[in-house]
Amino acid sequence: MRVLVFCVAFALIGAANAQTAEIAARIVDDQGRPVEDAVVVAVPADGTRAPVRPRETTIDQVDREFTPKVMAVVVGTPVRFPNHDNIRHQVYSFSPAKRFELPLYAGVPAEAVVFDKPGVVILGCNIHDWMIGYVYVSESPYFAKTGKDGTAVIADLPPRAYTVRVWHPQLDGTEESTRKEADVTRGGAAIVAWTLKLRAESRVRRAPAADGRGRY
Ligand SMILES: [Cu+2]
Repeated sequence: MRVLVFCVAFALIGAANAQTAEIAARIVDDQGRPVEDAVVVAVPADGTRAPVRPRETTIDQVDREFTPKVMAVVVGTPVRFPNHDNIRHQVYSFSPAKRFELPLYAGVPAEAVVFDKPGVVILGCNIHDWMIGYVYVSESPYFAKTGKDGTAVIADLPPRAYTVRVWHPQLDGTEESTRKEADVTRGGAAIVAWTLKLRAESRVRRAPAADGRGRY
């Protein structure tokens, strides 16, 4: 028993001393405005495959919009698409990383959709043309999404060198072209900044006003 107590205490001290690192991202567009909903992904530079632990999550449908509009998940994550509207939706994707279609439904569909391949999955609804959402499926478990202020922090990283890149629905150019290095081998924080060129949004972002002019 005494040995067990000693072992537990030792493990706790070890955990408290374990050094972690973080990468803070700061993203603006070419007008200097903060970029929201950008996904920042860190991949170990030496090619080490980090362990992934997918946990089920949800993308709601509220007021005939996907909420959140952009979600980043690690590969293998099951996602439920509950419908909180009082009309039915028919969620689908034609994206190569995940083709699926949920039959017209209200409430919570019985099955979660498992995003099992890395890539960008564009969501749509067969009933409401303007509904668009994005699931960024990451092969690395280290990622974060920028808020309104254009910043994101990837916390609790094992100290090592990383390659960091950014994806955004309106990114003009390839995700690959955004690659930067961030070396946090000694722990602590690294700040990585990007100025991104974004395309104009090609689809209507908001649902039509609720005065009956919408097509639904
Ligand atoms: Cu819909």
